[in-house]
Amino acid sequence: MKKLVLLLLFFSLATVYGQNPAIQLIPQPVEIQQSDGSFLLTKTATIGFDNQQSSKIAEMLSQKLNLSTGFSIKAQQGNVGSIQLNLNKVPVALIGKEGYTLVSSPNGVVITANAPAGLFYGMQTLLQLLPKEIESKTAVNVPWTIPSVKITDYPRFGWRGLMLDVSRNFFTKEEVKQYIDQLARYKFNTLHWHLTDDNGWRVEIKSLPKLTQIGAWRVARFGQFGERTAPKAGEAATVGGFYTQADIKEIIQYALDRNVTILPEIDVPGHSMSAIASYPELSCTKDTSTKVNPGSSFSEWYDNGTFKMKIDNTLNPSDEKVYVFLDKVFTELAALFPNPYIHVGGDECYKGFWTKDAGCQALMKKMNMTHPEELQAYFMKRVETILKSKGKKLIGWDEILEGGIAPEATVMSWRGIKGGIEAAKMGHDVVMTPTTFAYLDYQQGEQTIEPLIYADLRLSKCYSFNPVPEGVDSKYILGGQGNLWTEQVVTLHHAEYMTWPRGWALSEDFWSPNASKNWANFIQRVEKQFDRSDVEGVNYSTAIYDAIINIIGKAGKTTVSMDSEVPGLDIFYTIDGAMPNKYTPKYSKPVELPEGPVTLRVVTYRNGKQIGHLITLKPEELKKRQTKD
Ligand code: TNX
Repeated sequence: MKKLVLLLLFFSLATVYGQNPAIQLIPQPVEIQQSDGSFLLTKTATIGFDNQQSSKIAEMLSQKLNLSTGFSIKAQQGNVGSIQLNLNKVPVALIGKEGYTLVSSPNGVVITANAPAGLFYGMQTLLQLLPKEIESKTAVNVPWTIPSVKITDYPRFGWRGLMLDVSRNFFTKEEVKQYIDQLARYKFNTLHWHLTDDNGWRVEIKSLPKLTQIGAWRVARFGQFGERTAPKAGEAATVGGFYTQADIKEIIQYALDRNVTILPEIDVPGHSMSAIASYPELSCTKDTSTKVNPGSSFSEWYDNGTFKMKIDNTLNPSDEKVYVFLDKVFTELAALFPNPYIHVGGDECYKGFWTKDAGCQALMKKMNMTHPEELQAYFMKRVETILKSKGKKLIGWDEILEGGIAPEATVMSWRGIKGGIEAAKMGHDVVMTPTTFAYLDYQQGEQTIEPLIYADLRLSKCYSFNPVPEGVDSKYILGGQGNLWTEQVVTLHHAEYMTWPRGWALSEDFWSPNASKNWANFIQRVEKQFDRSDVEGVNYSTAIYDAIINIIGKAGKTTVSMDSEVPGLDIFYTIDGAMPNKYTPKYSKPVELPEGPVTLRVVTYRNGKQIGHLITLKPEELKKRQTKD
């Protein structure tokens, strides 16, 4: 009897954690029970909705289903749909504003929620329950079965974000919509839109036309960001673009229809070269030759984490004209964006030009300031007052803690989680977006084959992210966010490559209960999402299949250990100059390299087929990677 109970328990747990091969959802729902049978979606299916508020979602579902099935399934108000979308008359507290229940049986599917947002997420789950061909943009003929399940699902955090930097590289309106589409499917609800930086001002401000006439355009350059040649005198600025206010309204509505709110960011007082190129009088140096930066070198970074700007990219905090400027910008922005917050940056602000400026010195003296950090704090407090007068709340990068945080500010912790911990302990709200777990611009696999950038972050690390650090009151942690900076990302395809699958890991970090997270199980689901993305035509990285190579140098001996993020791959290697494949040595334990200029080549296989990229580490690279112990 005891054994039977245990066996039953095992099987029910197996279902809870999505072990059933037919059900592979991301993010993992809070609770899922599977039963026998399935619903077959046919051309006679209908979509019903019990409340007019749900009509848009029902319509969206009908369009999506009809595209890939070739059916003409209609959405109608009423109670008799084979796929029925219902709103609770009395809200169910457990599932909150964004949760839902989904019950499917051989008779059909019922999704129930307190609000349309929950129905939207129930619809996303339903689509993932259908065969992958549902992602096709042309009609396909497969049995459209939906397994019988009972799902109760709701998010762990209310802020589940991705940030897209459209300054370093401009993405068109259509591309931004595609990105929104993709993130909404994994139940992200916030797009943080990094609209301004040194490399381009992307939002039309009608009262300040030069911001987009001048600030949105830079000279054409290729190559590694930070190493490109500076603009030449008289050279035409032809690369860039911006969103008109009409474009912005359209994108905001597109996002809202997908339960995504857009958080606009105007990055000040640093990172402002595009604004200064347009209005040089806003800086201390007032250099009228300032150009929008095309990715040439304009800063120097030192080992202790400090830096120097070679070109002034900071607004002058002591000049009243700057606050008049910001008032105009935030007036128009506040009128455009329904999000209660405006992000005002605050990161990496170099104070070197401030300390040399007579106006800044006079202000410091007048305000009894002893340190230039206090100038930034003064600036941010002024900005907070402006935002408040427009009915908006201030959010900024964790540097806004330095020199004294504005009274009601929310902090985005990016330099690790320490800024977030500090802010939460002071009673400020926090969004966790640390480089250590959430930087989507970092390399996701072997350095020598991934597109070049200065740091790395593997999928498994993203997946291990818990936005609530120990000892912090979780009520201050609004949620988390992944950030895609685009210095090195110049196409939407590449943005997709950097975002997925790491964005899937983050979606689960932000949505699913922490206790249900399970790497081995997640990886299986990731592989299913790869198949779905293939049908959909969305790019992703397969770096998880590449070997992880660790070099240990000890007393003149070099030892190599190898591993892979996906469990169970076969790793083959050579040190004799040959190409590795299933006929060359298979890795089983650390390999000691012979003396001399060895080249290590590694490749991974699964079920007799190559699955990972070839990695070649030349003698110089092996030497560079040797550690002391
Ligand atoms: C730091 S994160 C920045 C960005 C860069 C990013 C590159 C932050 C607030 N500032 O300006 O794009 O590093 O990884």
